[in-house]
Amino acid sequence: MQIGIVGLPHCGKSTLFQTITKTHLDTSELAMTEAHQAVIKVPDTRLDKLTEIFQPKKKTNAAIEFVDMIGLQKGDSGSAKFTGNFLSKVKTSDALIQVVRLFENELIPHPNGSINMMRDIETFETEFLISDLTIIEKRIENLKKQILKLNDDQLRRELSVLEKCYNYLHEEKPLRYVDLPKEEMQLLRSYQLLTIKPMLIALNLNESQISDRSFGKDVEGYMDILVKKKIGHNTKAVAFYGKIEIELSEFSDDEAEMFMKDYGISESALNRLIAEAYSLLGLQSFFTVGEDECRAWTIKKGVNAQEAAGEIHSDFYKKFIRAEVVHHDDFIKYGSFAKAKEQGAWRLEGKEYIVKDGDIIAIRHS
Ligand SMILES: Nc1nc2c(ncn2[C@@H]2O[C@H](COP(=O)(O)OP(=O)(O)O)[C@@H](O)[C@H]2O)c(=O)[nH]1
Ligand SMILES: [Mg+2]
Repeated sequence: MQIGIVGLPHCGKSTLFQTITKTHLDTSELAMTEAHQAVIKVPDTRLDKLTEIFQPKKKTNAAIEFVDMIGLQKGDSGSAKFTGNFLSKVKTSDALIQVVRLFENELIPHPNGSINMMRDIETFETEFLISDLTIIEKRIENLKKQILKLNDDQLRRELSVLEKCYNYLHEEKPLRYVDLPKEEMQLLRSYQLLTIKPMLIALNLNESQISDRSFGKDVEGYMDILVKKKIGHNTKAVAFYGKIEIELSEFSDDEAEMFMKDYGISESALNRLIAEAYSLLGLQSFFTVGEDECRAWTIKKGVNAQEAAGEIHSDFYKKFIRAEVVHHDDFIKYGSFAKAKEQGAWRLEGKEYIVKDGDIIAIRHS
């Protein structure tokens, strides 16, 4: 899974990227022309627990790739404009994090001259809408010509889906707000549209006014505005203090915990971002355990046991017989597979079993 970090210049994209990927970019890299990417391990206390118990040779966390996107340029007209390089990178992301600047910093002026959350969000959305409209318009034109020649039903279906999307975009509705049926989503996939991607809005708060436990209050105010403006489906928001997160990432775990307590921050931005990204994308984890390896796997919600087996190995999909399943919480509660079995918490499930977040699974195969 890949998540692209986007936003206006100097909003804190690279700052967020550095804190979540724990990489250090030097100043020459910050003025970069290339996107940075890094794979991070998804922190998971459940996996940590299992690793303590099984003492495996190897522990493997689920992984997400983050990309620090660049290439948004301010045009002479004052509007934002995307470069081709930026667009091609963004198109491959599964979801986007849009960083919105709320911090003041006189040394680094905001590109639009002032702090204004809704204006910045809308600037970005507009560019995305225009980019999608351009792609769809072109395709509609081509399809109409083809249909005249071929009179093909499949093409006609595609045309009707695209016309529907065109109308939404024309009403300035991002496509992620619209609940499109699975087949239509499938059909649209090849266009790599931007407004269809789940979006996490990451508010980079102003730390200069931070006081004891002010984090919660700051966030509430902004969230209220976002809710009133009706940010729609497949859109969520989180808030963080870019400056403080950078400092936190240099602390030891104990120091960081004390520091966060002082400001009423209950969890690091990384953990909250990942949790929100998972829920936006409809993702969840299951575990495999043993002496060799304890591992977290990422799957979509609603995936069945056979599909989950295929995630581990394609052979497991084909040769699937049964899945041994016990939920992580039950395993911890009873302390062993044997005890869990006694209590009826350990089960043999068929291929149609819908895997739950936190299931520990062993695949029986032929
Ligand atoms: N005061 C303050 N400065 C920040 C914050 N986040 C980023 N900056 C600074 O703003 C500048 C631009 O940040 P950067 O992450 O490079 O923005 P990008 O252009 O979106 O990648 C850098 O000098 C950062 O140190 C923040 O939360 N507070
Ligand atoms: Mg940057």
